[in-house]
Amino acid sequence: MPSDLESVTVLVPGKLHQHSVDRIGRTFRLVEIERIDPALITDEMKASVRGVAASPAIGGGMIGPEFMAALPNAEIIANFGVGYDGVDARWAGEHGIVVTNTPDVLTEEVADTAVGLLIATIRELPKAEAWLREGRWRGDGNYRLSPLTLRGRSIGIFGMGRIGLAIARRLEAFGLPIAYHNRRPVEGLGYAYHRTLKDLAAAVDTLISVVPGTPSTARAVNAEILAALGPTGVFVNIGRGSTVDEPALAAALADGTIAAAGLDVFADEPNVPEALLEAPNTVLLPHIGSASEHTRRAMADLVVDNLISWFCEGRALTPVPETAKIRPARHSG
Ligand code: A2R
Repeated sequence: MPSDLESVTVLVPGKLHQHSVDRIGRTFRLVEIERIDPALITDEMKASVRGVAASPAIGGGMIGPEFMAALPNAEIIANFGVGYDGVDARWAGEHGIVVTNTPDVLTEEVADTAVGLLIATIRELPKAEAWLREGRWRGDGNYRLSPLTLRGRSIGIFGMGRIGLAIARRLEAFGLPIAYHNRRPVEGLGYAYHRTLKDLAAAVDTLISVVPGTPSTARAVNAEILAALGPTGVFVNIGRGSTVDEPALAAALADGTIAAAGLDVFADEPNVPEALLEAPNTVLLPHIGSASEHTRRAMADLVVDNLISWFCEGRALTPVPETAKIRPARHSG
């Protein structure tokens, strides 16, 4: 590794996994600011910062045009997480800044969590455990038979990408039929493809959303989709909260339009709508899809490996599509 990496300044705005921060500190010249806020960028940072490593989805904030424009020598934004809706990647791409994310290393973990959340929701595992802990098993007898079952269900995956496929493979092994909706069919994939999300929702009774948070997926799961899913319907969201019309979901849960929902992500984290908290037929998790020590460390490594590869080899390991063509011509060399 070239020793001059120590002279490359990398900014960490806001909270980032400590393993990333430690490795950046050992490899580069590390500067930190409290949060993603252009007002905190000093003239010295403006002149020196060539890389940024950040976790906007987890640490809060948004790396938008104003923040990036305040760092005229930034070449790379290394995002912690596969979802990079916390970075304006299109603007970055248009201004010669490469954005990287952390795909693949979290795929299996998130798929595991999705299946756990699905079963917890359908078989009421959190409520059954509460029954035991509250002494009601001894006092009142057995927990009720769950009205819902995974048996006989048909699964619809909204977003048959890396994680969607890992979820599908798992649920296929459970003996369940799988269908999906993407903007285009995945070549060579045998699962039933539906051209619209509504067609998919109408064809299945269990809808799992694992699409990225983008303008085209914003509030895609709305009242119409939930009505198509139907009264035995179960909705699971492991992707992004922005893809769901939360008031419509709360209404659908309250009036029996669908049966239950398991949610790991919300539109305005960490704020969870009261109506979803109060609904008896929801299982709610605090965005823990990839959140094991093992997987978060692998993500933390990939953040730093992207920075090292960029500044040593002139190419990022996992650039996002919007910035995949960018080469290090602007500032380095
Ligand atoms: O539409 P396509 O053919 O590009 O398929 C992608 C699909 N997708 C959509 N499907 C329908 N309507 C849309 N507007 C739309 N936008 C994207 O979502 C693709 O099959 C899938 C995303 O898969 P990957 O890019 O492989 O991402 P990965 O690693 O599975 O993660 C998915 C998301 C992350 O972006 C985070 O938000 C979350 O899961 O952790």
